[in-house]
Amino acid sequence: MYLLHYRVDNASLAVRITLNELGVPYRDKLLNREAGEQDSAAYRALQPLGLIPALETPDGPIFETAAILLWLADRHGALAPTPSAPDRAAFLKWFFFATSHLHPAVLHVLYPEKYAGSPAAEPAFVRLAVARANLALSELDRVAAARPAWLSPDQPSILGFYVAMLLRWLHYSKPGTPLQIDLSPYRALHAVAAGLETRPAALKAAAQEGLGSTIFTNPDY
Ligand SMILES: N[C@@H](CCC(=O)N[C@@H](CS)C(=O)NCC(=O)O)C(=O)O
Repeated sequence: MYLLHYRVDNASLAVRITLNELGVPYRDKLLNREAGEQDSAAYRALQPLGLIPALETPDGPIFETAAILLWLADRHGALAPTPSAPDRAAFLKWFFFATSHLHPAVLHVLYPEKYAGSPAAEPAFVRLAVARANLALSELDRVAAARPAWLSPDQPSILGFYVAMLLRWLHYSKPGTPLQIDLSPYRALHAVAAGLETRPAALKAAAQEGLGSTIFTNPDY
């Protein structure tokens, strides 16, 4: 039995969808930020920086979204090429690319106040983050256009769910401000998101977190 520590619409969403898709039993525990639960000694013992998500497993707690997703895929032999599969190398390369380049760039675009260092530094910081996010999206879109099984609208994969969740977040902008990134050029990634959001696992996660039915392509904030 796994225990997912989550907050609604945080990176725990990709883990939840993956758990649903695998059909494995799990419980979840909502972290109450207002009560400071992320900073509690108990949670810091699971995730030293107090970030979401963390997954408790029979092998001990795991943190870092990508590590959790890959561990689940390997443990259950689904949603990613297996270690001996010929396409494992290509998959791993782009999975790590998404987690190293796209995920942080998206966080920097959306939450510059957390990362830029000072309000004065924010405009330049956001410009750079937008450029980094667009570069990563262009590369991943090129990869998705070739429709590999591990980044496809028709076949669920941990990379597909991870990237689709990041696309979801890019539909968010602070009230009264425009979207920072125009997603329309990334047609292959849009197709992946559109295909995967119709899967029962994604719809179930959407219902569990109250996120509406088009969670990746037309999120309702
Ligand atoms: N690299 C980490 C990033 C985790 C992360 O930044 N999580 C966000 C939520 S999506 C968080 O916990 N934010 C709360 C905060 O920054 O205090 C991962 O992939 O697990």
